Amino acid sequence: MQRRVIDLGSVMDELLEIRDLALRIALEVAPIPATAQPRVPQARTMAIASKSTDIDLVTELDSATELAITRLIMAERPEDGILAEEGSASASTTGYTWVIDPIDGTVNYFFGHPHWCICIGVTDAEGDAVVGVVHAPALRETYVAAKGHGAHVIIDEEWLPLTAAAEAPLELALLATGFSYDRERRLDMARVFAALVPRVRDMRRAGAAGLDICGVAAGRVHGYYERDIKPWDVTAASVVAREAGATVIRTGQPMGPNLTIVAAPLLAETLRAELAGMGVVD
Ligand code: LIP
Repeated sequence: MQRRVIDLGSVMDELLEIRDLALRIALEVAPIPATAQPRVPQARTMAIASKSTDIDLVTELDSATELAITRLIMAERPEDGILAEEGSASASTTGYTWVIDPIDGTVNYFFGHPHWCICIGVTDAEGDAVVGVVHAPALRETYVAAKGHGAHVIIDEEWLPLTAAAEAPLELALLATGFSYDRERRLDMARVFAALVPRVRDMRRAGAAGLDICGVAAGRVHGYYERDIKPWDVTAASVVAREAGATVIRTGQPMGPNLTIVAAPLLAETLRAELAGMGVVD
């Protein structure tokens, strides 16, 4: 059998090149949604449509931003694959696939909240997330990571290294979560939320998975759990979280019922056991 010798050094260097390309693309396209977001909804003129349910929104800016991102990727790396929330897709012949959420936190974006972000992640031939850029224009923060190269947040052009939140007992943990667009599924999520909230320090529901997960990497929350988030919500931020030292648990089906947990190792396992005890495994 032909042994494939992998020069790890060149792979690591290529991941840095891909990371820097993803960062450049995120910064280049950011003005498209950022300049179009009215901070007071009365000024809003953008076209919207609903997707899976009446509360699952897509705006014309989601689509325009995704188109701009995919065009810039294809110009530089035409053989890579694409998987994006608003439908852009192409097969990879290099093993790398770009997994894109052009506006993560669309409902926040539409109603004028600053808590939304552009998520550009990359997976390798094994499907592992190896590069992540989460850019939050309205917050003026950009999270970047490449496998084996650590995680940083860029604020005012300064690269600050990230170390994930330390371990915390459940009763002192500040947790982030979110809810599905499926009203039936949301009912069960509310049951879990109600059971957990009296037992932890507090809960945050900020509305953008990418920023929630980066919040663990930055130590702003101890942990995050959510069900049914899609690959484009989690891929980029999961690299940031892992490179900052957090554990990322993802069970279930990537595009179906699933459960994502991000926290320091012991808290992640505690959360997994607590959720399983409530019948939540995906
Ligand atoms: C959102 C996630 C959020 C979740 C929302 C929605 P979108 O992604 O970032 O964590 O609670 O239901 O899935 O739809 O704004 O890209």
